[in-house]
Amino acid sequence: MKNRIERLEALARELRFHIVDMVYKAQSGHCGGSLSSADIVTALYFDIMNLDPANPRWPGRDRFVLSKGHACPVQYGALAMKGYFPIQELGTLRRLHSRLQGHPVAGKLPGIEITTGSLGVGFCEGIGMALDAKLRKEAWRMWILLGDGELDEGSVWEAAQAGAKYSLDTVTAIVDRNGLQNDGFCDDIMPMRSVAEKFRAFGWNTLEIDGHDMAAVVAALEEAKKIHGVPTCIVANTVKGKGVSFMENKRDWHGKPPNEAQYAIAVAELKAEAVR
Ligand SMILES: Cc1ncc(C[n+]2csc(CCOP(=O)(O)OP(=O)(O)O)c2C)c(N)n1
Ligand SMILES: [Mg+2]
Repeated sequence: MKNRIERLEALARELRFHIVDMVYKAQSGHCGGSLSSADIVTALYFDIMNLDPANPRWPGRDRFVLSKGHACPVQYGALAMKGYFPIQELGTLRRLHSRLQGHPVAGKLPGIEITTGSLGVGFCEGIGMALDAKLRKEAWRMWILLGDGELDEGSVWEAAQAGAKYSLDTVTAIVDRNGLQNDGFCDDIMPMRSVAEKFRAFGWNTLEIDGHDMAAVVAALEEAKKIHGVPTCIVANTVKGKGVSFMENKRDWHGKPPNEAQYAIAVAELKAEAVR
């Protein structure tokens, strides 16, 4: 278990570097919500999900939906590290005609299941896809990553009710509970109170973890696989901008690229972290 967790921690550090590097090169994009979810996405891609990068459309694959589509640097980085496309292509983020658009586009890049970016949409589509799979008696699992600001979308709660009604136990929703959204702190904009209690009231199994504790992340994702009859929501308490000191818990770093001096500091911090 120790080796397994240490390997994932090292991969998450590498992923954080790619996030900052691609947003710096693009001079556009979302660092904060990508960095907060880097540990969760690493655990999913490198340990939990049943995938074959050489055969991205294999029907039996697990599906991952980045419902908070603006955080696509975290998914693009993981896909490249997994071998879905060359690492160098990360340098084309947000360029005209690039396969790496500012929000994920299905059919453009291998590994992207659904076009997302309009908050709430990915979760609804993910629930619909899982219902379709259940009706067809397919066994693959659906993993959906949502932001906590995204939960302000009413459609999320309609889909949550449907997930419980249809007993979609192949679905795991992970809420990146970083406490911030585009315009400020979630508690100021629309207080959500307990996300876990809300999902529980909607009929879901719920777990709450520290989203930067890799052992806890892996344990929760494993636990979700064992639950029968109801979908699971994992509330992952995280820090927006995690890993780069000046980005941490700062509203400013939701969707802003680092300049040259900031990039140098960020890379130095991420490298120092890698040595530790
Ligand atoms: C329907 C919709 N409304 C508004 C936006 C603009 N927007 C982009 S990101 C964001 C905040 C999202 O916050 P959160 O879900 O908490 O993401 P994270 O903190 O993980 O970056 C908003 C309002 C959008 N993408 N979609
Ligand atoms: Mg947030």
